[in-house]
Amino acid sequence: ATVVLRHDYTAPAYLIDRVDLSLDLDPVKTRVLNRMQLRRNPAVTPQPLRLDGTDLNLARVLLNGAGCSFRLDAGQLVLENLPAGPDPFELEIFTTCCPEKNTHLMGLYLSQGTFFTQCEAEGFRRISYFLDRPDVMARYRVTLRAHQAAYPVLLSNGNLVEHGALEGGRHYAVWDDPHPKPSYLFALVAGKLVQREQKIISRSGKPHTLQIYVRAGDLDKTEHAMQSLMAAIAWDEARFGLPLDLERFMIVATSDFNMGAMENKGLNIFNTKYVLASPASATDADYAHVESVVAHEYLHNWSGNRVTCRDWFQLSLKEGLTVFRDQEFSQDMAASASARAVKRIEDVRVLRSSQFAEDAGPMAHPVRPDQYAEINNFYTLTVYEKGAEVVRMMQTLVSDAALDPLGRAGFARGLKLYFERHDGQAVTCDDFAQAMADANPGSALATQLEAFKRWYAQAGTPRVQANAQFDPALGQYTLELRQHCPATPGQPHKEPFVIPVALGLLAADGRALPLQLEGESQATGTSRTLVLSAPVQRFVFTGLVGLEHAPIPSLLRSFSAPVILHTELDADALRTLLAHDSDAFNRWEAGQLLMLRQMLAALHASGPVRPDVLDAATLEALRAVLRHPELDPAFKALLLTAPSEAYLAEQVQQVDPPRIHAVRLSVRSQLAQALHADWVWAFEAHPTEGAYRPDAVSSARRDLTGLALNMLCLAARASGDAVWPGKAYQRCKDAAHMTELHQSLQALLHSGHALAEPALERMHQRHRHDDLVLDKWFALQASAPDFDGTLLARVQALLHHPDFKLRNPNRARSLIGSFCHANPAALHRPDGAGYAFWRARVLEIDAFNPQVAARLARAIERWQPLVEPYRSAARKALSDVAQHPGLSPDVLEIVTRALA
Ligand code: B3K
Ligand code: ZN
Repeated sequence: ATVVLRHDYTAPAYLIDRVDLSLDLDPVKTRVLNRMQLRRNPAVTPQPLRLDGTDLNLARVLLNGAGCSFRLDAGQLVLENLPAGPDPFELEIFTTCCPEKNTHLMGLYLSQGTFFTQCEAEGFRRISYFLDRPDVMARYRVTLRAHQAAYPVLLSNGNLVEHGALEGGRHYAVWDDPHPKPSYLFALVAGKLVQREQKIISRSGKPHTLQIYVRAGDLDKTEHAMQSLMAAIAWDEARFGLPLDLERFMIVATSDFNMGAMENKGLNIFNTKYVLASPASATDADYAHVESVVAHEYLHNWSGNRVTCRDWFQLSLKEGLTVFRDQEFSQDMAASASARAVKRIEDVRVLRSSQFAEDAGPMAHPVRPDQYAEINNFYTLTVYEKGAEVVRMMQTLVSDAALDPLGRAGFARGLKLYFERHDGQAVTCDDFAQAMADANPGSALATQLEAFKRWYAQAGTPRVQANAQFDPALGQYTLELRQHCPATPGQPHKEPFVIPVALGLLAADGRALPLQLEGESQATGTSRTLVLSAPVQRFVFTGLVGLEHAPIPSLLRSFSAPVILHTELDADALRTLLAHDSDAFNRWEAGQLLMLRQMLAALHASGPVRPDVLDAATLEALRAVLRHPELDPAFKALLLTAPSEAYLAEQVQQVDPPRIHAVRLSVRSQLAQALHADWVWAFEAHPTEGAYRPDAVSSARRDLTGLALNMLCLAARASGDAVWPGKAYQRCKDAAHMTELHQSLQALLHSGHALAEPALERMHQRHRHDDLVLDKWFALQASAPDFDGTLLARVQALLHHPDFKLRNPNRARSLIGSFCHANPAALHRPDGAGYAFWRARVLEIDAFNPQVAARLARAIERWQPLVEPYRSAARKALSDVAQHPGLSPDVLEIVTRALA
């Protein structure tokens, strides 16, 4: 496969000013007439025009209205004899394509009889020949023609300027988009859809029409998405002064979609999973996802669409920034300080269990990658989530201790300058960082910008080691911070990173101590940010007189940098942080560390996993959290959830997935039994009855009740008690909403109770007409603990279930993806049958949808640290796939890197 290198970037030789696109939509043969106005790019030496195209049937090419010579070369349409000089010329290209046969779901395809498009990253070339690259921005006018009865709704980007009837039962619509855009933001939709409409007046007094299009019958599930959209619009204007620049903003939902959603200008296309929500069909987590994905795509309207990427290596320019923006939006929506902390903890959990794993494995790549074979493989956690952390660190590094301690004002200034400078342009990550620095001269970011930008260039997760010394006589606390980043593929040696370390110091009794660095005239508050930029740095805190014990450092508050922190804190210190830290994140982290250390000890011990992994002091500390009179119930639930199996696997050199599972199960059982009365209390003290509302306060209560029920059913597994499983089953039957049903069923499945079977049966009966609930039904089974080694057989049987549809990405992911990505102890079987299953599914799916297959292929990329017999068997499965003839470039790139 050909590899694209970041350093090979050259500006386009031609520019496209206008595109006039006419599509006669037909499932079997769609005719596309593309009339473009082009001109030579005066900045580039004259050369032939090479237009990208994939799977197109070319019928005609006209240059300024007359026939011309052209050739096809490796898929590209090449025109050599174009008029010299700067004058614009017109090309007319007539092609056809077959949407019905499009199973990749890239370009123009059909989903349940409706036409949809997906163009990012390189799908537009499946619709017409084009300069399909993000730095070519054109104004589009689009005419859609189709049968009126079959396709009553015709949508594209921008404003509807004309529509009407045609002969033969056909009709047409003309859309004009006033904003120049790259081809990846083009979209059309044509089919039978209904819509919810909302008129709004923006802050500046302008009217806008918001519309959400769905299939008939789904309209009652669009209210939450509409509320989320309105909230996102108001938020971007209030926090960053960025208004909606369109008269009409549309969201359309489809159940056949390769990813979550797509930010096409004015016409976002969404996976139904991130639009539709009703109490009966969606869980709290689903509601939260709808809110954040609707916001994410909307926020792209500025960060991505008004200013886009020069090339795909800069993807994090729009994705990291927009994830940061949607995270901030969700935090601001959460309102209370504790709900904000809960959101931050959830985001960090994803980052640490999944992105850190990516950064430690064969797919490790910088936030701004240097090369790719298939760009779709680089829509990764590193580009998105680590990219968001890089943006977050910039906010921290432009902060001003006195005036703007969080850096929000400085960051908003930087964003304003970025949009002023680059509106309408396709730019790079350097341009973004430069605007941030220029808007904040004198800030830590501005003074260390070049070194800071190593976060874009160097892969891998840096390790920070903290050591401290306390001199009680002098009242001096010396903190030494050391950083080191392990080698990653192609990057054996790393330069030091610029790492903001937010911290506080606590006295042994939990009091927050005033912070004064050597050389400062007075203490400034009890929390501040140090900047670690050398391999080793010492920070001396003074004025700490009268302390009997050394202060306890609370480091990396709110997870101020995406690093792995090692401290020498003992269990007493961790319990003090757990009980008293003013930083909620570190309070949670202290609880996680207490559990983690003992879990690692159990993992490394020889012999069977012991039932008493946690010591009494830890159990008491956790009990105190659970019973705490003031803490947020969602925070309690996060704190009392043991580190995940994926996170544990990252902490060890030798990974034994079933043993990791056994250790975690042992801890869960121990917590369930030792805190039994407390769980009963938690369950009863947080009633969840009454009408469902997705707000943070009531969902927090449900989080804790759900965990309590889970624990009580697990305790019943040991005691043989029938009451709690019975209650869980009853809740499955009478569930007032999906969160309750989902949690109760999970409690039964995760305790291996026989009542899970009839509960599953009922769920299927009741919800078999709802695709999104069926997805959950498959996912619940595929991710359940494999108590007796029969789960693989069950998953295999479910492949033949009448409701299983391999070609539907959501359904394939719900069964196969859940099993392979979310159930390590069931996938990694000593007999290798899990890998055989993985291999067969990857090959099967790759034959029709390489993107979905490539994602699945990543499930065993981290075979290297596995213990035997897993290691050899996983490698064998990977090389079997790699040797398969006719593999897509997508899957080939993943397995090749995994085996390298
Ligand atoms: N920009 C799209 C992702 C496109 C993925 C292409 N393989 C959705 C998003 O990040 O908002
Ligand atoms: Zn995005």
